[in-house]
Amino acid sequence: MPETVINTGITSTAAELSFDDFRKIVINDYRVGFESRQASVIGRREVLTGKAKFGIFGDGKEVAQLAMARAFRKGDWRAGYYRDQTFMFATGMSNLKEFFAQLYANPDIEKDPASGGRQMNCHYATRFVDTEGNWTNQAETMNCGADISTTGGHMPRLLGLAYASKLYRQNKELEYLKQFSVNGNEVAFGTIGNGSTSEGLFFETFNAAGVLQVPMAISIWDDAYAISVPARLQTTKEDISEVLKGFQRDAKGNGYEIFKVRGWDYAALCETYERAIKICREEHVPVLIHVVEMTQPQGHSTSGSHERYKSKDRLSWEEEHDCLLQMRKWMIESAIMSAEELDVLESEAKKYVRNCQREAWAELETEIKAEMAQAVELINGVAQQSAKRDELLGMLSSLQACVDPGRRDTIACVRKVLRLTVKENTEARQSLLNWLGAEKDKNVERFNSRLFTNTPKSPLYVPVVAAEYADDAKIMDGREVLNACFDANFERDKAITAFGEDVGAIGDVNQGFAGLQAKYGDLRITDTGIREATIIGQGMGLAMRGLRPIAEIQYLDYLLYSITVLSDDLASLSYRTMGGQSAPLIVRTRGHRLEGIWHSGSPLGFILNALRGMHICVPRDMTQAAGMYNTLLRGDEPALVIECLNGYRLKERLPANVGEFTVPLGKAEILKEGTDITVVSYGSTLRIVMEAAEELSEMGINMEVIDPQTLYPFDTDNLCGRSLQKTNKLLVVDEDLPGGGSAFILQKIIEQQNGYYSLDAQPKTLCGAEHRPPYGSDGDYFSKPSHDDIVETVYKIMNEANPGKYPAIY
Ligand SMILES: Cc1ncc(C[n+]2csc(CCOP(=O)(O)OP(=O)(O)O)c2C)c(N)n1
Ligand SMILES: [Mg+2]
Repeated sequence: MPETVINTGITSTAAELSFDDFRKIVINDYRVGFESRQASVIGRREVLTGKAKFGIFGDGKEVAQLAMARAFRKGDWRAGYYRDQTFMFATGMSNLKEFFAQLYANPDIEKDPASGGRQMNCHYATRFVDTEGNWTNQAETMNCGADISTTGGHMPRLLGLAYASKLYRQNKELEYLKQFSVNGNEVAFGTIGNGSTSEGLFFETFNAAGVLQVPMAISIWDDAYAISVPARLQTTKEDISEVLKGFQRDAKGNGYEIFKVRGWDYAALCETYERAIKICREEHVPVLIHVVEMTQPQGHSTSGSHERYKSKDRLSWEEEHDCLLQMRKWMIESAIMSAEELDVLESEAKKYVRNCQREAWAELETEIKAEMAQAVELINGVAQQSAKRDELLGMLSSLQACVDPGRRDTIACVRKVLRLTVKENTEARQSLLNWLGAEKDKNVERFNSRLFTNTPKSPLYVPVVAAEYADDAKIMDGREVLNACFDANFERDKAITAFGEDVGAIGDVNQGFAGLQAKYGDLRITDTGIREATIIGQGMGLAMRGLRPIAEIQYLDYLLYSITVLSDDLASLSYRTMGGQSAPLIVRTRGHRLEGIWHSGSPLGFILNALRGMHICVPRDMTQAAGMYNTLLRGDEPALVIECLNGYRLKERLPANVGEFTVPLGKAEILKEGTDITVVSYGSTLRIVMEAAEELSEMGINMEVIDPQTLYPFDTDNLCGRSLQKTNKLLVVDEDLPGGGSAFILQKIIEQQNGYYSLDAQPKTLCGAEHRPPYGSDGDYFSKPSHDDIVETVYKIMNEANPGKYPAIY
């Protein structure tokens, strides 16, 4: 079998090639395409025979991807979806063995470097961070952001990957970051299915890239269907590039270059990609390549058959227009290869793919069977010393009879054996217990690890530097403290950039960035359109390419408009690549109480649930916020910082080291020591809690007040749990709905920190009302925890504990 030639990233125009060179390229392309098709065919079979759970493949999309790969160079990026295996093989960013390893969910990161078996098949990623937190030289590699299954969800990230090239080209201060860019020459290639262009994220991204003029090349793989739903029900005029024509650049202004080409016409595809990518790369103009007349030889996925919803005519049209069939025909007509030669190539390719598949399966199976053999021996030992010998031996033979066993089969059997022999304290049982313990650690690493990259550069390990104050420290508005912090950081690190709605010219709606655009330029402090999802995507792409973005969401309530990107893409990035990719994006926003339904939000419950994989910081004032930014900007993991909307004009002292001091993540702080009750609160409610503490103290109640400062991680030193050992009573106060952020805090304290064992009274939460907060001061009073509410709730807990000393108020 001749070696497959991998795209080296050097393109040459057809005109410069001899016929022989040209012929070689075409033959190699066809081989890669054909192997890819075989992978799809065998992959589907593996699912249908039960070796893999689910399969989705790139059959019918091969030829366009060969052409796209020809235009793809070192330094470039891909953000695509599950149809792109051919492109990945053609560029060498993946291979057939890895393809099958992922299909079989092999959790060995060496075998499936994209996801360590965590993602469905055909979800690609290249690894650019190692366990020490060192980044590869991305300018020297071909790069692929980790795919997600949600169709269209990757579009905002694509924008950011392209936007990084713009910053690298236009901001000369970034020239020192050579490992990420060569003068911004890198193109960000996106792929998306025709149906998924109906998603809002597609349109938001499309418009933003036109405005920003970034080197983004979107390919739409148009097979006229989205599972069963035809183009007629998806797209106006059934033709997305026709609809998008208004984005074409012209005398009236900047925009796109738009191309349309058939998915089975190899020569036209190669020519189109060469032209389109040249414009995109050299001029930094976004391009759209609408690839039509694509097919699905095997239907959408292994979940169903397309014969159910496609007409006979359509199915026979698809058969005839199969891109590989058409390419084969063209190769014969162009005297590149004869039919007989192609037959030989194809039969060799089939054997080669089969071998890759078998090897990938054997690699996983060998490991699993070796583990099973160890367990079998140990269980056998337990059985020999057990009163339940026969039952255990019966279980053993069922385990050994498993067809294609998984790790779960072995572990489940071991656990059952341990349950059955719970009263038998034998040596053999102890050995089995020890074995299970060791396997447990390995399985945690395989299946549960790297929610964060956890490298030595994690913000959790940033040295703690205390805030220092001169005797005559200036007292100023909180927003000015923040402003000074940002100023110092922008001065220190040229890779930091901030953007969002109204962030640039006016320095954000609360003036945190005031004056900084004038000082550092509009490439570093930048206004954006109203487009929260792509603001996050913009930041994510920049962060993946070595920059240090602060993406601003104007109010916490608008975070919802970006939540898909935050949750599906950013927060899961490290986990879904097993720590192979990282996007240390800092999302800045402001929330908690102010005025009205959409400017008073404090939905921490949903944030904590949706954003596991990000640090969640809830500073009580702007000084603490500044310290958190100082920490995060020196670490390498993503975070959300929620500033207090009503705190910008409150007076704070300016630390002398405002750009240097750090607030550590996960470190709670006791704001007031007390002995009677522990009150845990965060953000805007803390100030009211502290005021309530004064009145309560006059009533003879000595509260301890704890600010966890960050909700994720939460109080890693168990300050709350330890406080309960002293006070034996707990109240959690926040502005979220009942059962939201406060429930999270309760679970941490009561269960994780063992607070339950210290309680003398029922633990309580005091939260906002179960609706959005109404407008106005009365609205606030009647729907968010007030001073009166806090005083009376604490008092009531004391009353329940000691009614004699604290008689009921009502
Ligand atoms: C956000 C989201 N909605 C729905 C789905 C379920 N889904 C998976 S693939 C698919 C069809 C996509 O069609 P298209 O974009 O045309 O791509 P194709 O599969 O045809 O290449 C749908 C609806 C999903 N994965 N993500
Ligand atoms: Mg489609």
